[in-house]
Amino acid sequence: MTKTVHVLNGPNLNLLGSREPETYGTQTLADIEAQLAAICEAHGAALIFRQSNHEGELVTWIQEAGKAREPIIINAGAYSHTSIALIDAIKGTNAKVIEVHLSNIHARESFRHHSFISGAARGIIMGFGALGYELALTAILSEMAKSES
Ligand code: CA2
Repeated sequence: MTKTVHVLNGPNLNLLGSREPETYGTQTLADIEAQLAAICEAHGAALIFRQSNHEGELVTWIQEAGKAREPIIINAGAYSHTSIALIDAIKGTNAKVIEVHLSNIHARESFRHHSFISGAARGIIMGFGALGYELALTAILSEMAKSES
C-alpha cells in the first residue's frame, strides 16, 4: 500500500518568497513542494501538498487525512494562534500531526507565542525555514518505516 503524507499550509503562505524574506526565507511554496515531492518519491510515498487562506478548508483537509489515517505536516500560519476549529479537527482524528513553523514563533511578537496546534502535535519544528518541512517529513517517513518493520 502506498504511504501518503499530507502537507497543509495556512493563510498567506502562498506569498512565501515574494515578501519578508528576512523572516520567511526566499523559497516559494512551490519550491518547498518540489523538495518534499522528491523526498517522497525516493521513499515510495505519495505527497498531498495544499495551501488555503480559509480555515474551513483546512478543517476539511485535516478530516480527510484523519479518515484515511494518514499523517499530516501542518503550518497553519496565523490560525495556529487563533483556531479552535483546527484543534478540534486534529483532536477528532487519529492522524499523526507534526507542526511546522518557518520562523521561531517564541522569538517573535508575544501574540505568536501560543499555538493551539502544539498540544495535540506529535512534534514541533520551528525556526529552520523551509528546511523544517523536510525535517518533519523525514521524521514521519522514519516513524512509518519503523512501524512497518
Ligand atoms: O513562521 C511561520 O511559519 C508562521 O506560521 C508563518 C505565519 C505567521 O502568522 C505565524 O505566526 C508563523 C505567516 C505566514 C505568512 O507568510 C508570508 C510570507 C511572505 C510574505 C507575507 C507573509
